[in-house]
This record gives sequence, C-alpha cells and structure tokens, in this order.
Amino acid sequence: MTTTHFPDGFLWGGATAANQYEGAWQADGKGESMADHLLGGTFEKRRRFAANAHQAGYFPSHEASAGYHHTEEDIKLMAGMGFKVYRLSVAWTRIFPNGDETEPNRAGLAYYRHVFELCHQYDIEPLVTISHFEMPYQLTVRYGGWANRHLIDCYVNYATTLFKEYAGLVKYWLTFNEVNIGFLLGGHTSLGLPMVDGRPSILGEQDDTQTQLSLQALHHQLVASAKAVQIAHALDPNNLVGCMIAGQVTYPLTADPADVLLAQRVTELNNFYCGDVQVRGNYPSFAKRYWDEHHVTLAMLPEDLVTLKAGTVDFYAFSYYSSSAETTDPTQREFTGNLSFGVKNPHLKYSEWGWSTDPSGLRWYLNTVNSRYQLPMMVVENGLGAVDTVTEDNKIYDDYRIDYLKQHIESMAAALTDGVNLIGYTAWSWIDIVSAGTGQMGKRYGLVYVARDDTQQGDYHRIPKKSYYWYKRVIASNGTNL
Ligand code: P53
Repeated sequence: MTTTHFPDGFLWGGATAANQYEGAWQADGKGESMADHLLGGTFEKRRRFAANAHQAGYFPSHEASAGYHHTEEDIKLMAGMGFKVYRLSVAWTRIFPNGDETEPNRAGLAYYRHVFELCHQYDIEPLVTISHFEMPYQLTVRYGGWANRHLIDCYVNYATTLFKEYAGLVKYWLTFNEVNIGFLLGGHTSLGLPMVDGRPSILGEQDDTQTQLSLQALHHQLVASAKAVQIAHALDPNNLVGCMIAGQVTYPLTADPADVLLAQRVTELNNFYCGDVQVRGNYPSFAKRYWDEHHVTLAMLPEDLVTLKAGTVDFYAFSYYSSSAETTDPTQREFTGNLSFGVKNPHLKYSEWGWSTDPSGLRWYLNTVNSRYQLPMMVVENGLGAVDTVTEDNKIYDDYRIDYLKQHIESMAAALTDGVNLIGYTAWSWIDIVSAGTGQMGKRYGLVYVARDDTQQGDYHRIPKKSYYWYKRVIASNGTNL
C-alpha cells in the first residue's frame, strides 16, 4: 500500500468529447463532422462510415448523451463531485460549420462561452481539446482531409478564433486528441481521409499506401499543432498548451531478446513518433528508418522544421486505459479486443471489450515519459467501459469501476513518489457517453448514468452512480481517501 501524496492544487476532474457527449448535431447552425457520419457498431461489428449522414440508420453522435441540452445540470453534477477541472472538446463544426469559413458561427461561440462561464462559477477550470475526432466533414469532401496542406490554415484560423474569443476564460488547451492514434489505426476518421466503401472507418488494414497517406496527414496535423502553440503563447502568455497522446504501453511477451526489441520498437513508434515532435520539436531518430521500411516520402517544407521547433508544448497530456504485449512468435498472434494492439498478456484480466486492466502500466508510462521529457504531465483519460445495471430503486452499484479507478489513482500516487511531475487527472468519462470505438452507449464509462441505450430508448435523465460518491470523497481528500 502506497501512501498517497498528491500535490496541493492537483487538478482532479473528468472529461468528455463533443461528438460523444453533446448530441444536437444540427443545432444552432452546427455543420456535419466526420463523427456524425459514423454508424453504431459493437465489439464484433465494426462501425461503418456513411457518406450520407441523413440516411436511415443509427448515428450515435447525433443525439449522444444530449449534453447540449443538459448544460446547467451537468456542470452542477461535476461541481457536486468537487471537480477542479473539466476536460471538454469544442466541436469545430459549431464554430466553422464547413471548416473553411472565414467568419465563425456566433451561436456556436456563445454556447461554449456559456459553458466556460458556468464552469468558472463553480471554480472549475476548463481544459479544452481543440480537435477531438470531430473535424468538419466538408474538409474531407472539399480537400481530402488532413492529407491536404490547406487544412493547416483552416485549423489555425479555427484555433486562433478560440484563443481570441475565450481569452481569460480558458488557459489549458490540447491541440489534437490522441494525435498518434490516426496512423496507428490505419487511417482513423480524425485524419479526415476519404472513405472507400465505408472504410476505413476505424481499424483499416494497414498497407504502405495508407501509411504514406496517414503519415502525410499526421505531418500536417503536427505542423498545425505547432503553429497553434505559438499563436496561443503570443496572444496570452498565460496560455498553457499540451499535446495529447494515446499512451501505449507494450511489454515483451517473453524474455526472448527478439520480443524485447520488438516491444521497444513498438513503444517508440506508438508514443514517441508524435511525442518527440510535439515536445522536442523534431522527429525522432528512428523515424527515417520507419519511413524507409514503409516506402514513405513525406512532403515537407523547410519552414515546417522551424515551425515544429518553435511550437513545442508546455505539458504532456495522455490517455491510458490498458497495456498490450508483443511477441515475434507467430503462433501467439490473436485478436484481443476492439482497437487494442498486440497479443494477450496471461498476467492480466480483460474487460468485456477485450481491454486489459493494468494499473502498473500507468506507473511505467508516467516514469518512461518523465525520463524522456521532464515535463508536467496530465492523465486526461482513464476509465473502465462496462455494462451497468440499474436496480429497481434506480441505483447503480459500479464497484468494478471504483476498483479500476482506485487502482489507477494508487498507481499515480506511486509514480509521484518516483518523482514524476503529475499535475492533473480527468476520468474518462465522468458521464456516460457514446463509445468512440464501437459507437455504443452500452459501453459505459460514467460516474453518472445517462438513461439512453443502444435501442435508442430512454429520456437521458441523469443518475449519479456509486462511483460518483466515491470520487467526491477522493477529491475532497486530495487522493488520500480511496
Ligand atoms: P472507446 C483507440 C485506443 C485507445 C483509445 O475508447 C481510443 C482509441 C480510439 O477510439 O480512444 C480514446 O470509446 C478516445 C476517446 C474514447 C476513449 O479512448 O472506444 O480519446 O474518445 O472514447 C475510449 O471505448
């Protein structure tokens, strides 16, 4: 048992993303995002992308958790837990419906202003993800998504609009959610690449052509991110801008040196390809080998290297859910879960969606990143997607979720004793939302239940779960009463 030592002012809170939480996909002038075009799926049945978001079928983000219509109630619920920070994303399409307008949509700006003002009334600091898997669909239609350099200008205009509009209201920013996930998943919708025959929605097959396209798109995102960092700093020195990396912990399955080497290579590619660019301002030394192996030639302007160097982030934010294992033994290869990588680790338990529970992995990751970058860190996503049952008297006893969160908070406390500079933690998600990977409401992450299911039944009323009251105690005791 570790004694917990969370620093004073530690930023306890929770997170959401607009496309998974807000719904109201066409309210007040909002345009269609990539996420609005994704149909619902399951663990077994992958989500598909539809060119027409008005066609028959279930598009989970259209209504999501109806957060847009529960603003006051939801912020009050967060305040009830004693949140110090609320991580949310701005839907780009509420501000620029097509993504490339010059003038923003005033109604969209007003909505988030209201959200941020309410947060401050309760002393909750907003932490804003500028782009969380919800880029405007028209940027794909008109330009082919992030593979087109023009997207940098569209993003910079959008980010600059946010920095100016919310000056004094928001100081913590993240440029792109899980910026590393787009190419790892072989052309995720966050890259906005055109979809062929409904694919790749999520989890495409990776071939070199797709790697080329994904890495080119990613390069543009990294340049856009670095430009945004510089603008944020120039406009207000109080702005703190972070990267947001999907934290990928990969162990060697055995002590066979070939497995150890493979795990190291996977770890470096998955985390440091993007991390090094955003934190150190240049591509890591292994990038060239990787490009050569996959016949990738990136179109890069000389000025890009200057931009990347000048636009490094102030803190390192990441998500952490589970760890993977890798081996060179072909007989061990099997599919472990949706959107998870590697092979099954016999030492770990897996969720209904095939994600391992590994709190030690979080300590490993915090230490690994700390050794490499020595930056303040924030865990901005961590949680358990599970099926919840509502009792006859309307209660949800989610002891499994409490257990998961408790173990990970203990692991953070242990990492603090190792000397890492951890400044915040936002549970994913503090309220039930649509799963990004499967599109299900039934894969619930919340500390608050939302009465809505995958058959589209339910009136969205909110019920605090057992974990809600538990987390309130954790925050009140600054992480000592777990
Ligand atoms: P869901 C892949 C692997 C790890 C995390 O995931 C990932 C993804 C991409 O989906 O995404 C993050 O909802 C993401 C959130 C998402 C959360 O993990 O598939 O930033 O939007 O909801 C959990 O269970």
